[in-house]
Amino acid sequence: MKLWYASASPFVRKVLAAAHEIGIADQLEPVAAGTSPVKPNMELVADNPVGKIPALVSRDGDVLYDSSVICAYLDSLHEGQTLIPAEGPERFKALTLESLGDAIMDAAILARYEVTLRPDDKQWADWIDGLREGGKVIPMKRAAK
Ligand SMILES: N[C@@H](CCC(=O)N[C@@H](CS)C(=O)NCC(=O)O)C(=O)O
Repeated sequence: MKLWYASASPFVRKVLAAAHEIGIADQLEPVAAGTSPVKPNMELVADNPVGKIPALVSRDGDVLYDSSVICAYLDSLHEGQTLIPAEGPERFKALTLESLGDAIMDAAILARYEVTLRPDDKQWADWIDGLREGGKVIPMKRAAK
């Protein structure tokens, strides 16, 4: 199964962690896709109109996105205990935990784009600080851009 990926993407890492936990990482064929909101990868867009990674071409040839859908699909490919419980309160606890992780990664990515992609004179310090505060994202050194 083709996995559009980038090694620095936390959402790709989430999918790979799930694949390793499930034991099917060897069935994934990673295809590197550099992309950003200001420089979309048009080969990726041909598969995933959202233009984001990860995107997965399933065993049936369908293109799946985003990371939660891909993880749910991978979770459906194996026997035994699923990563996300099938029902009951535990299911919704697990899904909420996944949403928390996604929100942290979304904030981290937005902060990263702000300091690496946006020209210095157009950056908004309050926006960057807001993304980093409130436990939303581990503080990153602005100097690290
Ligand atoms: N909600 C998406 C988020 C994926 C995402 O933000 N991916 C980033 C890289 S980590 C991306 O492709 N950014 C390119 C863009 O926003 O154009 C998911 O869960 O897969």
